Amino acid sequence: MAFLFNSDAERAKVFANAFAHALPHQRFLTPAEAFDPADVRYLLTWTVPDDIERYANLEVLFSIGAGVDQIEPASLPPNIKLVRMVEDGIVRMMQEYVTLAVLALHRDLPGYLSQQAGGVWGVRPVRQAPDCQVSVLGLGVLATAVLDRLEPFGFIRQGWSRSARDIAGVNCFNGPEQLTQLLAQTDILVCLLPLTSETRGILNVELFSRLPRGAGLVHVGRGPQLDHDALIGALDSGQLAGAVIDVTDPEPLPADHELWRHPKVIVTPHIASVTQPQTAARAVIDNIGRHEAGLAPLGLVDRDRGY
Ligand code: NDP
Ligand code: OXD
Repeated sequence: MAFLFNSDAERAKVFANAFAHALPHQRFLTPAEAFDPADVRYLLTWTVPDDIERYANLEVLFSIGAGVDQIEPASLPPNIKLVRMVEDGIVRMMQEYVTLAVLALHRDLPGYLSQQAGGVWGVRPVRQAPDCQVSVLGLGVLATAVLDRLEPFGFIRQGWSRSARDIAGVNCFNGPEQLTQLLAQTDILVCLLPLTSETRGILNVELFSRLPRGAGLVHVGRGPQLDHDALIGALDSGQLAGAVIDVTDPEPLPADHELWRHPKVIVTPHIASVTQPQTAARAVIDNIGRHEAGLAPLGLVDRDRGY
């Protein structure tokens, strides 16, 4: 039985090397080789292959990314475990990016960049960190790591999840009823939610109106969670003071899209966090070990919940 690596050639080299050391008896395949799909027990991929029904003995599909919204649930037979990527490299990069973005909004970097473009030397007001409420939508692997990394700055840290959570030093909210309460006490909102039918379009006119005037937005979840027109309206009216946007719909963001040139927006091309081959190979190898020992892999997706 074999492991099929369906991603780029550069990462394949790193994975092949890690597998040769850690799982020497595991056949390691890439799509460039001739193989019988019925031999594949594990598949690492971004999307489900069109001929998935030929993979008759597939047990686990590993997503190359932390998100699994690109995988159409109906396209994957229910007996196959779907596992999202949980690995140290992704976590570290997300911690860096969100810290960068929160600090950029906290210290009004978009405002200073606009001033720089106009040659304006001017001091802008700043709220002290212990008076600044940073709220993360999502309290999963990435969000909790981000909140942890923000701790030394002294922000008031808060988060929102579906189920009730208890995290030391973080004000935790859950469920639709408590979202309004959280938003009312948020200065910088970070979206780190998976894309599901419940979170699609969640960053909309109504949500922005529930934030205090002048709040900031960091969006690192998925593009379809954000209503672009609502964002631009909220920025233009002053309801939002600034935004750092890493994910858009569509991607790439069209070159003529208003967001690229909006003076209160910093756009990056979905690079907040990227699967790192060394650490990802380790995580997948560990998960194969867990699966073969009869344990649930880390990052096992609940197909009903969608994440
Ligand atoms: P997890 O599955 O670990 O966490 C998801 C969190 O979202 C959980 O806390 C969950 O609540 C919460 N959640 C889900 N649905 C709802 C809802 N309807 N209402 C309230 N809370 C909800 O995911 P990760 O932290 O690993 O990743 C999060 C997302 O980040 C990914 O799905 C992906 O879209 C995005 N991402 C973006 C990257 C980028 O470069 N921009 C890179 C990597 C990931 P509960 O705890 O109750 O289950
Ligand atoms: C991911 C991503 O889901 O890169 O890993 O967005």
